[in-house]
Amino acid sequence: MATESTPRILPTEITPESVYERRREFLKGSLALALYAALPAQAALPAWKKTAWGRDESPNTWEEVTTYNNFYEFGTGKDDPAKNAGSLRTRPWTVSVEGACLKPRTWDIDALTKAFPLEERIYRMRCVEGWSMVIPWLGFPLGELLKQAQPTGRAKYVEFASLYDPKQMPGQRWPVLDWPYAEGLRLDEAMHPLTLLSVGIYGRELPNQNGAPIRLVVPWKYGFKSAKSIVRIRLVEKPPATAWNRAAPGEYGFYSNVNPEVDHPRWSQARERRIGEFFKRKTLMFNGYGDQVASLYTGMDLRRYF
Ligand SMILES: Nc1nc2c(c(=O)[nH]1)N[C@H]1C(S)=C(S)[C@@H](COP(=O)(O)O)O[C@H]1N2
Ligand SMILES: [Mo]
Repeated sequence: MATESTPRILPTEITPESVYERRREFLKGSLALALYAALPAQAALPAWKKTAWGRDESPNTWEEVTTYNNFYEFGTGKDDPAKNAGSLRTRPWTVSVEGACLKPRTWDIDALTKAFPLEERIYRMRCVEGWSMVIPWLGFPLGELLKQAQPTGRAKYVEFASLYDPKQMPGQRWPVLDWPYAEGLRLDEAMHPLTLLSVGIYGRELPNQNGAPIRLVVPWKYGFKSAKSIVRIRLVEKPPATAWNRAAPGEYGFYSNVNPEVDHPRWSQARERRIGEFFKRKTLMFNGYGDQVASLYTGMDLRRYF
C-alpha cells in the first residue's frame, strides 16, 4: 500500500507490461483487461530499451495482433496461424548470415538475441490487402547484424528465407507459394536504421503466429516484405527472387513500398482499414515514413519499380 514514505515510482521504473495495461485500460476499459488476463505463457525477454518510435500511436491489442495474421505456412485464413502455429518448434534455431561477406556466421537464436541490444519501437504496419495495425516490436536493426558480417563490394541485395519444414508447417504441403517463403531487400534498404529484426512484441517473445523466433520488420513496405521465422540471410549481387513476385509478378513487385498512388491491379491502395476501427483511413506514402526513407528512391519511377 502506498504511504508518504513509499518512494515515488518513476515512469522509467514502471514495467512495460504495466504501461501497456494502463494504456489498454484507458483505451478499451475492462474488456481489454479481461483479454490481457488471457495472455498465453510467453516468456519475457531480457533487458530492452524503450525508444520514442511511435509513442504517439495507439497500438492494436495483443488479441488483435496475435489472432489476425498472415502466415501462409499455417493456412490462408486470418485466424489459421493462431490456431495452427503451435506445431512450430522455435528451439533449437539457427540463423545463418552468408554470401558476399567476409564474416559469414551461423547464429544460435539465443546468442543472436543477446549480441544486439534490444529496443522497442511502435511501428505502423500496412498489409497489401488493405488493412493495417500498430505493433510494439522488440528487436534490433538488421543493419547491425549485417555490419558484423562485413559485406563485400559484391553485396548489393539481401535475400531472406523462412523455414522450410512441411512437418512443422502444414501449409507447405500445398503449393500456395513456392516454398520456402523468400523475400529480399536492396542492401541500402536492409541497412536502413528503420529495418528491424524482431524477436518480440509487447515485451514478450514473438508468438509463433507472428513469426517466431525471428522475423523482419520493414514498416514502409507492404507487410509481405517482412518475412517470418527466418533461417537464412544471404548477401547477393542480383535482386533475389521473392515468393510473392514469383506467384504473381504483375501484382507484387520487388520494392513493394507502400504507395497510395499506385493501385494493386485488382484494388485501390488509397485507403486502409486499421484493424479495430470502422472508418477507413487514407494510406500515407511510404506508410508515413517518407521523411526517413524517401531519399532511398530519389530519381526512381515508383510506378515502374512498384
Ligand atoms: N514466412 C512468411 N512470412 C510472412 C508471411 C507469410 O505468409 N509467410 N505473410 C506476410 C504478410 S502478407 C504480412 S501482412 C505479415 C503479417 O505479419 P503479422 O501477422 O505479424 O501481422 O507477415 C508477412 N510475412
Ligand atoms: Mo500482407
